[in-house]
Amino acid sequence: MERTYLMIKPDAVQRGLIGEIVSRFEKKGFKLVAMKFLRLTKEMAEKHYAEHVGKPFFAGLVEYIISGPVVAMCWEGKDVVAVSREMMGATNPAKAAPGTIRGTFAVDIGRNVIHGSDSPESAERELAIYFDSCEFVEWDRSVQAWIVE
Ligand code: DAT
Ligand code: MG
Repeated sequence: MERTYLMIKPDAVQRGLIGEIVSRFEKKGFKLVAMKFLRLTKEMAEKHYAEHVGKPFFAGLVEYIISGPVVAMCWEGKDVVAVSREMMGATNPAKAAPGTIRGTFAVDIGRNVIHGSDSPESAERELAIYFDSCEFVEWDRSVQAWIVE
């Protein structure tokens, strides 16, 4: 089953949105496989955002993502990478559809409350930054048969 890396960013933690955001993925029918509350080091942030090195917003992005604790998560489910990106909404909250996480809770591209992997390959790379293989919990969600045919 497909997995993705989702991260509740420091602004959302500060604003008390952890439960609200986790709840959306739970209710959707995805399965939580790993979760931790941590503050990123600068090294972790630079590794996470390696694809953006050299862009004008890179320094500010790193400063923001290490400015407070985040919630790092692995979620599993059918097409979870693409579907969770849809649930998050566009990178710029001003363009994010109403009802999406960014469309509902954010207004600024530099404070867009959540990160989600953009492909299964990115998910694998990102998950390895945050979790050891032993930290992925193997469990059966008892309602699974009511979620996927
Ligand atoms: P996403 O987070 O939707 O995958 P991304 O990978 O293109 O978007 O960029 C990573 C983060 O960097 C994004 O969540 C917010 C920030 N960012 C991207 N483009 C930006 C820009 N033009 N100005 C300021 N911040 C930007
Ligand atoms: Mg991205």
